[in-house]
Order: sequence, then C-alpha cells, then structure tokens
Amino acid sequence: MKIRHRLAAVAGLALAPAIVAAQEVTLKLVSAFPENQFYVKRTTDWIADVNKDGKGVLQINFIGGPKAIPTFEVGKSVQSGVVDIGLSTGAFYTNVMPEADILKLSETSAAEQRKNGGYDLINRIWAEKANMRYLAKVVEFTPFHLYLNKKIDKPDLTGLKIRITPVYREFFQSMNAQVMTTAPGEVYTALERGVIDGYGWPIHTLFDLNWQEKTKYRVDPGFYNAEVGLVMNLDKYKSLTPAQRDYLNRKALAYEAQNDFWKGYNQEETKRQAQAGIETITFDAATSRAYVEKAKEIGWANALKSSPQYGPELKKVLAR
Ligand code: 173
Repeated sequence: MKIRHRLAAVAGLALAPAIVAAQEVTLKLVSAFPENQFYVKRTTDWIADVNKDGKGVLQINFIGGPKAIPTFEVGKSVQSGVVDIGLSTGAFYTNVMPEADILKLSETSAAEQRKNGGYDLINRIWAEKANMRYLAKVVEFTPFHLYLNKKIDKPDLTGLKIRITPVYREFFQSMNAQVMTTAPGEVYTALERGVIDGYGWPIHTLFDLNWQEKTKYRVDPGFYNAEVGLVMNLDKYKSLTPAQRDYLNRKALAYEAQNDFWKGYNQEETKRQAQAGIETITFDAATSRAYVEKAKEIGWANALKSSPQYGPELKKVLAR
C-alpha cells in the first residue's frame, strides 16, 4: 500500500509539467545559410523576440546552419519533418519542387502578395508539392549581381567558370559561362583556389563571408529579386493549437513587415563594396537594359517550362 501511494504521488507530480508542456510547443529551426551570415543574425534576433513573448505558448530552438543540415538538404528536411522550420531561399530546395526558385522573379512585394492572392497561391503550391507552409518572406528588395575576378567589356562569359545556384543557371549559361553549383559556404575556398572566376550573389552580405578579399569586380546592373523565407513543415503547422498558430503567424508577419530595411542596407553595402576596392563593370545603357531584360525573359521561360502547372498562375501575382 505504502509503495503504491508513493507511486501515485510521483505520477501526480509528473503530470503537472505534462499539462504545461501541452500548451507550449518548441519548434526546431535550421538555416540553409552559414551561421555567421547576417540573415541568421536577424533570424536569431527574431527568435529571441518570439521566445520572450511566447512563454507558455510557443518557443523556437535554433539548431544551426549547414553544419547541422547541408544547405541543399534543408528543404527536404522541412518537407519530411526532420526539422520544423527552415530559413532558406527557394533556389536551395528545387530538389523538392521547381516552383521554389520562381519567387526570385517577384516584382510585386511580399506585402502586395498578401493582398493580391500571391501569398495564398504560394501556400497552396507549397502545401501540395512540398508539404510546407510559407510563413514569411524575410529578404526582398534586393537584386542579384554577377561578381568577377576577370574583366569583361560585354555580357559574354565565354571561358569563365562561375559559381551558381539555380537562381543564375540559365541566365549565366546564356552568356556562355561554364557553371558550377555550390552552397554559399564553399564560395570562399573556390575563389581562393582559383577554381571559379566569379559568382552570383545578392548586392549585400558578401562581407559576412569575407568574399570582398577575393573579389575584384561587380557587374552592374543587378537582376531579379532575392527571396529568403521561413518555411515550415505543414503537418507540424497544422498540429499547432489555434493560439500557437496565430502567435507564430503574427510574429512571422512582423518579421516580414521589416523588409524595407533592406533598401537602406543595400545602399550601404554598395558603398562598402566600393570602399573595399570592388570595381563596377557597367555596359552602355542599351546593353544594360538588354541584360536585365534577358535575365527576366530567361527566368520566366524556365519557370513556365519547369512548372507548366503553376508557372502561369505565379506570373500573374509576381510579375508587374
Ligand atoms: O547565390 C545564392 O546562394 C543564392 O541563390 C541566394 C539566394 C537568395 C539570397 C542569397 C543567396
């Protein structure tokens, strides 16, 4: 009897935290970008805020960057539920669905896409094809550029080896580049060893990875619109209580609402590149226009080809 009594008491004690735990959920988040990159700093700041206000409701545990899950595996890990949330750009999970990379063609903003049906369409596609919920876009208003260590005087990359992701593949190939796909974490070494003559990357954050040390030129103008988002395993998202889901949606939207930040930051980063000695390569006005136009044409042609099903619908809400 005595022992039974004691067991009951122990069971009773153990129940109390179990009830609390049912109210609070902890989500595992990984980043497809290296941990020392600025996107991760912004996201861990956001996580701190989520955790501060979310006690007893929802917490996020930052697992790490590509050392935890390799860059090009983050999408798969979110899709399967190995992790709950991924910080990634679509180009890193075209192995889940080709549609992921189409978001780089956005001319409308994330705020506009919340209103014009774009956000709902993205979530319909992400749910159906990737078992994902697209929580928020956290990078936009940011062009990509071609960075080089050899000078060019026209948009011709014949004989040059350029590091890419799916973002740049068809466009750089159309200029005759020899392309090589790598995660951001491998670019520095590739530059150092002279394995590549250049790379595609946004206008910002190349200092985070010290690439300015190994970069001579940036080709202007930029093209496309870099997209980085928070994507979540759909089953996990659906398993949240209404209060948890509302809280997460509200915090994700607040993060997205800060995207104007990038406009000023990109100007500063442009100056910083000049100060670091990165020279700009520019073409005459007509060639520049044609360069940007060609990027766009090739981008959409590839989007429609890779997703005959959703490419046209996405174009309606992403393009102007
Ligand atoms: O170049 C890349 O690694 C890439 O595709 C990308 C996309 C969005 C933001 C930063 C990098």
